[in-house]
Amino acid sequence: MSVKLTIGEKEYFEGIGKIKYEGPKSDNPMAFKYYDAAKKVAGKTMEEHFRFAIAYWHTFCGTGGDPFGPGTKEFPWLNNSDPYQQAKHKMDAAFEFITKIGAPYYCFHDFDLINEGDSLSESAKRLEFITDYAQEKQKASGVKLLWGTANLFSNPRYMNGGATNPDFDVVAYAGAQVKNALDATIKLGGENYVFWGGREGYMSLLNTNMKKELDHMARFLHMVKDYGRANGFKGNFFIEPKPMEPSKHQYDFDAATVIGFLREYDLMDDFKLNLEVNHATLAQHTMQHEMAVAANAGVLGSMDANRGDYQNGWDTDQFPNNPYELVELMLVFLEAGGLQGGGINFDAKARRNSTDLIDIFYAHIGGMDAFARSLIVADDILTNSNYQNLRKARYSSFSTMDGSAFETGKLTLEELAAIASNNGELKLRSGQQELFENIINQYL
Ligand code: XUL
Ligand code: CO
Repeated sequence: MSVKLTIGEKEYFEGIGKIKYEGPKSDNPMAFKYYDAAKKVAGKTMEEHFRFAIAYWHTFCGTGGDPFGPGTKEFPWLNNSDPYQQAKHKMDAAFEFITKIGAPYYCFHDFDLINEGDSLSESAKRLEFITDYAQEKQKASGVKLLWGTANLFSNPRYMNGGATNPDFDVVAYAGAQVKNALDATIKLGGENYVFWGGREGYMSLLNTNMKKELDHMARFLHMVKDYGRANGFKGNFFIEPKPMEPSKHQYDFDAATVIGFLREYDLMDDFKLNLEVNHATLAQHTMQHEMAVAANAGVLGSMDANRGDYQNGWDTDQFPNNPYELVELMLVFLEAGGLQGGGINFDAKARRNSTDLIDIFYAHIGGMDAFARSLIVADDILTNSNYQNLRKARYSSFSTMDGSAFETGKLTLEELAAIASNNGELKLRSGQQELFENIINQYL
């Protein structure tokens, strides 16, 4: 099911063909060393495990601007003042890149595809135009839409939030925008729809009624879900947790918080999580922690792949490149049976000073290879090492009569106390953390 190379009127990445798998011995920087789409690992092809997606916003829109200076990257597809023409050129460049790198999916915010208009109706017209074109591009290439979303954080009208804005008229505007973005997602056969609430939160609790805002967010999500289901959307709705940035405090803080919210407001049947590595670290967690929390609740839906920087406390969205850390992720990924409905979206950007178009290729080749290598190692660990047995052995006392009576709720606290009295003082049992850690290096 690999994608067919498509090039628009103009070739933007000239001299670059389809990126091929050449194996770990290859010196070719423009080839995969580990990502072999058709290779089977743990019963599925790599393509099926990962369902890699390209993030439209970072890869085709973001030119590297930061709070200290403007963009640095010359994206030739943006050189057009007519928003309709510009959007078409950008989409040509996008599908050329996506098919050359060989990713089966892409993801977008509504106004990544085409610039927002100056009225709701003009924006809707623009979206209609560009999604007609996207339908053609998807058909020609076989590339699919992993998820769509609405940008409810850039326009100044959302400075106090979208669904959680204290002004009802802004909430209504957000509703119209999400309706259009969900319609676009449905039209393009999108498999999922994402909510990331960058401004769904607060800057100061002094002027905020948190309970009211959370009730409003739940009401809004129910409305979107009901509308989607009534209009034939069968995919998942995902919430993407992040603790802060741009808001001081975001309501979708981390996986545990979101799961509590979904349970409280009766949304667990339709919503799962889209977890992002750098968001996990901002919440003072590891990504594998977030994945395990989601998997335990049956809502490990999708992943935004990137990494932060250990010296910085913000969302740097760098490409993943650390095999040791990724093996830790892939262990949880494989043990959870993979993602439910989602895929691995590179919500990552080449650095501001990586200004050549070819850098976009290096970045994605590196990210895909890092995941592929880690998947192979994690599978090797799970099939050939003592890892699972060692972990199981730590809990073996729960397989004894008393331990299993405890697990199944057959012991009272008095009985538990009596067992302790009979045992007397206990011998320490090592957690053997270093032994576990060494297994990863041994298999890398
Ligand atoms: C921001 C972020 C978003 C979401 C989609 O930190 O991750 O790009 O993935 O809105
Ligand atoms: Co993201």
